[in-house]
Amino acid sequence: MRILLTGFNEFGGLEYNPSEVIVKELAERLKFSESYSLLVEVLPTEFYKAGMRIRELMETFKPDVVIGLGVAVDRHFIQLERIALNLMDTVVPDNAGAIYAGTQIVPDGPLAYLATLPLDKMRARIQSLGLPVEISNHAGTYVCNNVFYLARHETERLGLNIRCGFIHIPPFASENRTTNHHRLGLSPHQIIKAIEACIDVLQETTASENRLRRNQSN
Ligand code: PCA
Repeated sequence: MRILLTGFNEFGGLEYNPSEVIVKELAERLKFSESYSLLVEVLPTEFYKAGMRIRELMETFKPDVVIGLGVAVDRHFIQLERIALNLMDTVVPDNAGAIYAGTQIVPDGPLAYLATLPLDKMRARIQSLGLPVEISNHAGTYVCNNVFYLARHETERLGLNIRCGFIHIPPFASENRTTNHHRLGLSPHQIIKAIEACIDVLQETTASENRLRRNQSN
């Protein structure tokens, strides 16, 4: 199984982006895995560049699974995103200074795409670790949603039968100690466990689908 896992660099006054820390740590932890090959990349928090790059990576790496990670600073749960919207709408400029108001990502593209990750199974597995997780119906209208939408658009455009989705993570708990929100957030270790659990679920799902396919063709 070939997995493309992306994070983002810092934006909007954040000192660092937890998603960057998490994907780099996962690249280290999983680099010797025999079951899958993992490609990790930190995308710029820029609508245009991140959108170009995710498509390039999909074309060259040919992943079976695409998981985008980004931080949602006001959320307390790991959020498995269900829907990518064909919309850029923000008052906060991206790192290139771009602002969009009610603009379509792909003119004439579908209004929305559903994630093709096994969200229910992933949620159940993360819950079984005692970590806060939910399925979210809204990935926002900023750069994360943009990458999620374009990755899904690419799978449709190329007719790829792959798993593709997006996960928002909360800020690190330690980061919040300086604010009034000291009870919010998760530790890097907890987030890593949750993402590893998602990868395990994907691997099991793919293995059982392959078994089914083999049985059907026999
Ligand atoms: N979060 C932002 C963009 C980069 C990131 O980590 C978002 O939710 O769109």
